[in-house]
Amino acid sequence: MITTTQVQKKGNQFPNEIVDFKQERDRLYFTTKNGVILELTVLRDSVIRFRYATEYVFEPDFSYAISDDVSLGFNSLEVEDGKLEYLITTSKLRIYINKGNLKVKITDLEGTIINEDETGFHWEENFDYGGNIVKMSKVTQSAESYYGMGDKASHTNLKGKRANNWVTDQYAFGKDQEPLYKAIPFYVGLHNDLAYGIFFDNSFSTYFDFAHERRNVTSFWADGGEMNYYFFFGPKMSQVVEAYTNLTGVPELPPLWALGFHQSKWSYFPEKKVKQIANTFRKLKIPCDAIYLDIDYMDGFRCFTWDNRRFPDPKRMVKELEEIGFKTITMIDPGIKIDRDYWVYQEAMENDYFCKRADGPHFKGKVWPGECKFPDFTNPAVREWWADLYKEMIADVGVHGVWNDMNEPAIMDVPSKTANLDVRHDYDGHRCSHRKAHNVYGMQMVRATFEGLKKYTFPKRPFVLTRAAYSGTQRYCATWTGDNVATWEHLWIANVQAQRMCMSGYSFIGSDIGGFAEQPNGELFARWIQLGIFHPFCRVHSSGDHGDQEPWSFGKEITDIVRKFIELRYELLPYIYTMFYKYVNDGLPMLKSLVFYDQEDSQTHFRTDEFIFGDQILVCPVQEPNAQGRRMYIPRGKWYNYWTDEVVEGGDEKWVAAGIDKIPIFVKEGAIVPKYPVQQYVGEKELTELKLDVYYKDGTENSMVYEDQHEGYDYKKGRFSLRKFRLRGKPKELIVQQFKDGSYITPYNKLRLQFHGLPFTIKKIELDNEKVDLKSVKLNGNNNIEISKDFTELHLFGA
Ligand code: MIG
Repeated sequence: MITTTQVQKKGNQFPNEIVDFKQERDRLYFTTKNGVILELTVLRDSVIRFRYATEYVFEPDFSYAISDDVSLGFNSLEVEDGKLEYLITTSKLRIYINKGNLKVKITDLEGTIINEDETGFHWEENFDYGGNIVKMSKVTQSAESYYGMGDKASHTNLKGKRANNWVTDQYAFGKDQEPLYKAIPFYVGLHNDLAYGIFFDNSFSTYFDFAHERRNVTSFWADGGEMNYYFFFGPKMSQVVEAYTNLTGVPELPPLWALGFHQSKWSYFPEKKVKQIANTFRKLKIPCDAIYLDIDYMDGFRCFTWDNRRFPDPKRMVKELEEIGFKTITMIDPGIKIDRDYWVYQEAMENDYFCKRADGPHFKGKVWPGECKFPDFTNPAVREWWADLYKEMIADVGVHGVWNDMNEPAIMDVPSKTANLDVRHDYDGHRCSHRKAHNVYGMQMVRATFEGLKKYTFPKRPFVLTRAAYSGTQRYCATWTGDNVATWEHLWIANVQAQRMCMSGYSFIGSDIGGFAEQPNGELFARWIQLGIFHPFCRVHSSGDHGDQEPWSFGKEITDIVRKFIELRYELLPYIYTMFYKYVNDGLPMLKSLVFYDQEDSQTHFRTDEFIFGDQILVCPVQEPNAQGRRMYIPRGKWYNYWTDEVVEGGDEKWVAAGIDKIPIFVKEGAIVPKYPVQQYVGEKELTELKLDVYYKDGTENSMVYEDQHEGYDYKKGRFSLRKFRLRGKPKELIVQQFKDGSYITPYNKLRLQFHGLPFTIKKIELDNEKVDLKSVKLNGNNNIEISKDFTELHLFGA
């Protein structure tokens, strides 16, 4: 008799010599004597897909991660049949496939090794479930660093770490704890100033070892499925992240209000309390665009219902909140209460939409409503049904956005915290168990939510937020980092997680500002707000089982500081919106870790705290109590201290003053930073001017501002306004050129330029080569001018 242990002892198996090669246009197939096939696909000159089959058979080719809009096409592809290896050459890469063992080596055209197999592909048969545990090991190059991997709460540089991707409700997680809420099996490697990326597109539990077990080996493996990975070559990190983001997709532009400040708590109820919170924002003049209803708005936690005692007339309430500038966001969970009198339950039962166990009974799990069943969101018919459930809430009640929580799915009172592994899923017709569907379950739920909101919010833009995610989920929604804690360490974690998510193609990210579990003191709350306004998604949320966590909950001094920073967020909205535009159009992360910003400077490779907000603003949170400032690394180049306009030369660590009412912020010299006036909410005021903070540079720098209606889809028909600025400074001159694109006419007709660091007194101004009267541009002091005509060239002359 063969026992489990004996079979598993069969251990690792390895490909042997290549006995067959064939090419079908962009696809190359290498078959070994022992039945391994490597399918190599050239997607772009620097994007290559590697897939391995054992016993000659590939799985059906299907992935939830890949975007429909992926760019394909390459300039050249040549294959040479050498003595010891096949050599594949594109216009960017050389790929060597060893004829004896199928090992892969990739170099650039100069011959520098970018990435090479150590053992390469190998596998172990899985006796319990069938199929293989698929494995890959790579050589760690000298001084190689690793970045990316989604929401990991560890040092930005993953060298020496291990990671596991298995989406998990990890309440009050800690630093380095694994696994967390997201599964984004993508990393960026950097060595010899060459960056590359690997995306292991496998939805089973995946594992990565970045030179942890063995110093010179980096490996990744999965509990099942195929060894199926994409390789992206830079050499710049921006090119790698752009290529990964292009492959897995980007979201649409959000409505501008979604980039404002959001206030949440578990839970605001009844209606009176919600109104009171909203009114307090207005009374205290603290800008805010959205208020959240957590699970307690529902009738006994039944999704798509309202507790009529707490919220007797939700439609009226949503409208009244809207009148004072608040959008209402409601929570929807995946678990559907087992209740024969509940229409959602009935519909799902009638249509056979709930997940089943291996032998046929429904999967049941306990969550907030008690025993629940769970729709199989990997079934397209279920997604369509789910999307339509939003009709009443969105089209009729008028709710503006939805957050999907617990979509890992999270299950209470079971050690695994989630569904049983034998639960069956449709997986869009590729039926499988929860082992394979688990990591995409939440993604498919929020995808259905997005479809529903898009349909019923139209012609406006939807806003959706998710907790669980797999690669590609960024196409549908924003996300938050889950149940963090009100500690200084978690402020550090939030910063790292946001940067890491941005590096992993998922820029619309934020943390629960102030911490979800436990109570922050005023100082921690203020410091967290100072960081949070620089995160793409900016929301205060807390568990509510302790004291209040509103901007005014910590006394007047803190309230004033918090207001000042939320106001700064609102001033920066056109800058943030432009960041989003670049993310959507170029796949560029909204936050850039310093290594991303300047990979050639090896001092950036192990920095964690500092990051670039957009392209031109350097931010570094204060992460300790009682600080009057901190040491931080300023990247190379010249930077203006935002608070003092003092110019500092980067390339060094410096001590930067930042008492409780400041966070270190620096603006890159030459930058033109667009600002709107402070509003209490987006659209409160008709915009009458765009302020441009112009930071003088002896040299050239480009900046841009993207605007549109901030709502709706007219921008897709060309109704946007893109202003590209080129600043050229000389010791006694400054020229700002403006190039405009798009047919949207901005509502303001005034540009107010505020010059910083001008080394001369303005003696003469020319607009489009015509001299203007200094008084007519209202020279206010020396450095502030107003222009009410759209110019292509502004020329300042100094004395
Ligand atoms: O079991 O809905 O992460 O943001 O407030 C807790 C209640 C369920 C977890 C979410 C949190 C939310 C809470 N939820």
